[in-house]
Amino acid sequence: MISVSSGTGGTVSPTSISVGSGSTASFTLAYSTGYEIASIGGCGGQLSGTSYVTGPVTNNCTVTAAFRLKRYNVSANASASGSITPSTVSVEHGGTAEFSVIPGADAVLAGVNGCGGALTGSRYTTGPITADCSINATFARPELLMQGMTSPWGITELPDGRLLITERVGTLVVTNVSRTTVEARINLPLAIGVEGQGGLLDVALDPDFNTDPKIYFTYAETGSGAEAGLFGTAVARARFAANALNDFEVIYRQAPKVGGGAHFGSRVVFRSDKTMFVTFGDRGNASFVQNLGSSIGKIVRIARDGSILANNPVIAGGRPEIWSIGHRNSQGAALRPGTDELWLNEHGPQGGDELNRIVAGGNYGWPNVSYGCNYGDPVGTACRIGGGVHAPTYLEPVSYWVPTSVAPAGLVFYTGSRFVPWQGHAFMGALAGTALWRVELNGNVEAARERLFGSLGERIRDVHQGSDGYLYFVTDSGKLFRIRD
Ligand SMILES: [Ca+2]
Repeated sequence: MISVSSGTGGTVSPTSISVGSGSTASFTLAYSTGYEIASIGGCGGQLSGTSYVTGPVTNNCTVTAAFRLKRYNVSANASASGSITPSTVSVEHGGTAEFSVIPGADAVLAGVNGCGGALTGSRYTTGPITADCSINATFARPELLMQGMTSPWGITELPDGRLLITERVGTLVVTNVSRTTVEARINLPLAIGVEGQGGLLDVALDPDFNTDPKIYFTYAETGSGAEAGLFGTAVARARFAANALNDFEVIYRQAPKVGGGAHFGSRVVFRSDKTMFVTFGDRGNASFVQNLGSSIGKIVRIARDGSILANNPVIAGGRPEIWSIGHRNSQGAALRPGTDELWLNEHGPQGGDELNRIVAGGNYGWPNVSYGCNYGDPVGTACRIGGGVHAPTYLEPVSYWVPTSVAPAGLVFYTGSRFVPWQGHAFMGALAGTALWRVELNGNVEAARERLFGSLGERIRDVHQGSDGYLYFVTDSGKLFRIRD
């Protein structure tokens, strides 16, 4: 007689068997979910897979089996700017593990994922573990690459990795490939009005730069003749070769030119069809913004030679280049990844800064409505211009900042691989708000937003995603930072 003794977590069957002297017997093991064999022995047998076969039996004997919960390895990895501890935990089937997630100095946590977990404060707790798994914690910290520029305003990148950075005083910086020094500084022979907020502004590469190396600029243009002393944002392009710019052409001019140095916009964003959006501020003359005969307070879409397109949204009585209206001062604009949909941020007055999703022919309300208040009014909800709410007459912002303006500038949607938790999120600088803002979206709705790197105390003017997958930004104090993982 061979009998079986086994604990919980599995079965050995049959539970007893009679065999003739000198014969062997075979038993089959079965495991409860999450269990494995801990030990089995007796009757001179051997385990093979789920079969236990005894040796030749000459006496009564017992097969003894014990089962145990399986154990799994949960490993944790962190990017260099922070830590996650412990690095490995052994967990029984169905159990959970806890990890401590600590950003390094000046760093923030971009996100933690893996093993079905959730973050509470600095504790990351996994879901029930039923297999080996790993956790990734991604941190981000700013790294100062360069300083000493004069009011850098716009950033773009050459195909070889060098950055082009405009300086508002009218020069274009070409960095070295490692983005740590000024390789060249080029004076632009344009009628640049360095007045108030004006000067040389944005920079963008031609979509066909590799075969036709043109670079586009926006700037505050000084008027002449009847417009002497007045300014308007203009768009020019030039050919770039050997760290020099030639063949300048002014391809578009905001109209009319007006006095003062406020609210020039302006960002250039190329669409997949190689036409461009340009954002134009209200120039501190809000009365022009709802006037369809001007390009003040508008987004325009033009061909890259400046010519007017036939397929813009038809706004009755409006200039044919107009794409949308009712904008106060947009210093950040980008396409939503994978689309030709323009998103932009714009400055409100006292509060009321906006992140907007632009639809063709849309009216974004300025100066008739804003979540902000006129200068001099007490800050609060009662003084919101036009009551604040845009709908149904005007398009609501996706996000807005009250009661204090952050003064947004620069905008990118992150698509790189360095900060996987941030993919699809919008990043914008803030001037008065001295920070980088991260806006997480759920469809076209804000899911969360976060103020980052405020401890730098820097006015962030433009944000760029590098070809290396890192984020870069420039500050009014003349610095270039890279966000490292
Ligand atoms: Ca608005």
